[in-house]
Amino acid sequence: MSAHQTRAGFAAIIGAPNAGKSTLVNALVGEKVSIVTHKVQTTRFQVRGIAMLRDKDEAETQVVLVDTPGIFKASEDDRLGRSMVHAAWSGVTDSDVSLHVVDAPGYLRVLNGEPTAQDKRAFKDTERVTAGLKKREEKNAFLVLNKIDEIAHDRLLEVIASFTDREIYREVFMVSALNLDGVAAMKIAMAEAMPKSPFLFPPDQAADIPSRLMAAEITREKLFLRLHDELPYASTVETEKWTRQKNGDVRIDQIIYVKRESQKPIVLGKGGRTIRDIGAAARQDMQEWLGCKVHLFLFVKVREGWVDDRARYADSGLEFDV
Ligand SMILES: Nc1nc2c(ncn2[C@@H]2O[C@H](COP(=O)(O)OP(=O)(O)OP(=O)(O)O)[C@@H](O)[C@H]2O)c(=O)[nH]1
Ligand SMILES: [Mg+2]
Repeated sequence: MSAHQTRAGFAAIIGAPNAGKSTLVNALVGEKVSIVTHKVQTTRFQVRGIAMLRDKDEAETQVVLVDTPGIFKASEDDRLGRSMVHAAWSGVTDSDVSLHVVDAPGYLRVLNGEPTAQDKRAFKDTERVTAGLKKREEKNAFLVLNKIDEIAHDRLLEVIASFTDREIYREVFMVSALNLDGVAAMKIAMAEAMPKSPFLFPPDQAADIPSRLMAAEITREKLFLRLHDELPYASTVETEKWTRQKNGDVRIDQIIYVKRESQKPIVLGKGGRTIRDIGAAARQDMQEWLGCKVHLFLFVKVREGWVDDRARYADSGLEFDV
């Protein structure tokens, strides 16, 4: 077998909401392919980022990172939530390796009896992931303790201790997806876990997400950052039109769907201020991403049942009937 033979495969990134999965995917890819916010349930469907890594013999390795929505207990009447969790687990089924990302500081606060409400939820969801991996008899699972920049290193041992004896994880990594601490070691282990294979995508491609969907995600990120309470969860964004103008500029028309009439004025804001801010922030990211001038037009529409509307799921590859 040639020493230059390449490796390629899939790595699913799973974990409780807000563990830092998307941040880690972006860190591994080296550019932003998946949106990140401080709020739970930011990622709604599988987003594939592509990282070019090297195994320990320096063989070129292409890892297709499958970012997934956080795993949580979705209630019976929460169709979107059930679809999201389904998408997350199907990422695991199709992958060569699964990275279970855990918010280590939050987990430690639970162990120490001083958790926030969000820590408690994340702890339960982390248990759900561990149980799910066990049930699926997942052989190639890595435990990734994230956010170590926020924790004293000796305290990490307590977190690790509570995961050992479970005989689920092949290896444990301690990383900060934010400052890249520990990420290099993880890259080598991931590369080693990939089968010998030709590349699955062109080596210079960073993401496998249609441009119209990526543009919608950028706007949804700004919406999550700017709006509060239930509003981010009551809304979705779709790219309606994408036009390349004669002078090379791009015009993008998008619709923000909300569930109720009363939510529309909140998204618009006083004198249209909120939507202007969202649009300005989104446009700036789109310009950086596309490397050209972008004219972004946002419209807000009320569509009461968008969460139960089959058409709203098709673009993002989410399954409706789960
Ligand atoms: N301090 C610190 N914060 C981090 C780190 N990684 C992620 N975060 C923060 O954690 C929050 C959640 O990050 P995301 O990457 O959106 O988390 P996620 O797991 O993809 O969340 P969902 O998509 O909602 O499931 C953001 O505010 C990130 O900036 C880290 O290594 N250290
Ligand atoms: Mg995410």
